[in-house]
Amino acid sequence: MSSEETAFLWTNGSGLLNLKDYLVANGVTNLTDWTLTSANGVSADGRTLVGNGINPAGQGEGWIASLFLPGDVNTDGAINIFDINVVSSHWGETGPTGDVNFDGEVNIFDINLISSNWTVEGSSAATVPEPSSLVLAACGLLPLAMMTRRHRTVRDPH
Ligand SMILES: [Ca+2]
Ligand SMILES: [Ca+2]
Repeated sequence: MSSEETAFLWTNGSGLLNLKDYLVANGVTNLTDWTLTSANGVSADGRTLVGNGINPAGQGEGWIASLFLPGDVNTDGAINIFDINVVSSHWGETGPTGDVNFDGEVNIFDINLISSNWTVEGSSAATVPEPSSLVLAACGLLPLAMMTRRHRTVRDPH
């Protein structure tokens, strides 16, 4: 294994990404001693990637990586309001930080992806706001603000 091969991953938004970096950023562990030489396929939802690599024992081996936490922007192992916060603080930027779906823009679609993968954690579940209502609230802001209060015409009681 003399040649240092590195697999890259093409994404619409962020272009060429180092596959290993991408996987690590998406919560894949135990990659330290692996050399990923190629990525051969990705599932339709983008969560499962397969390819070839060299395992820690120095032998060629196929690998499957499951990105079970797309949306975990801050990589703390949970998908929650803190990830929404990261997305909002990078709103309108091109990523990669906050660009959950890697389409090159940090916007509502990334919020949507986060909400659809929302993690409900045991005891704190009660205090975590529902993602759907969060998004609804965000979407509802504009129309609400544009709604002007109608003046009531006071009729002269004659
Ligand atoms: Ca997180
Ligand atoms: Ca995006």
